[in-house]
Amino acid sequence: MRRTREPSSHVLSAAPPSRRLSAMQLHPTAQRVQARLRELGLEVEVRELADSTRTAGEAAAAVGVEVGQIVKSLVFVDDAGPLLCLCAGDRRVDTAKLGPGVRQARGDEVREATGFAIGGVPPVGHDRPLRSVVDASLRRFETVWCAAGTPHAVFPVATEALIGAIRGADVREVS
Ligand code: 5CA
Repeated sequence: MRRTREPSSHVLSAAPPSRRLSAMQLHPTAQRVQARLRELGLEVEVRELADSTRTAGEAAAAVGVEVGQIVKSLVFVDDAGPLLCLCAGDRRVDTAKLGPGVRQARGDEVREATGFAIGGVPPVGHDRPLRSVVDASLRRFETVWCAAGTPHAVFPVATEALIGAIRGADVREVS
């Protein structure tokens, strides 16, 4: 069933058929991500959608790509602190492969570590540096789609450009 949401100041109500909303009026959080992506040298365009992109499945449906092409930005915790793992939407991270004593972060820990709430965590552009592991399965796709700060904002990016923008990215099979 198609979900609806109340129009708000940053969302145009007269959306075009693609349901892509105005790039001029992104949610402030999505604007922040857009600016950080540009600072990292990624020439990508954040898009805000009327439909939810809160989960990989919802994002895939909203964008019209296969779920594997959606990047999950998952936060884990081990003895050294938070750890971000980017994983294809159709794969499940094996925490044992991430390392010993790894558990998934709670919602409050996700926000503390990244500056963003679950459902909108971007793959890069966090409030502070974050150890990052990239599951090699993402390399199946030339282009992937990622969260851009809110549960309605995403951006497409060339997979290798994304990996190149992640300082110290540890790319390996963890799913
Ligand atoms: N915007 C979408 C597509 S990019 C997105 O952010 N997907 S995600 O996979 O990166 O974020 C959702 C993930 O957050 C879920 O797969 C789940 O692993 C995690 N999550 C959801 N609820 C909780 C919770 N209560 N505590 C900890 N993690 C959670």
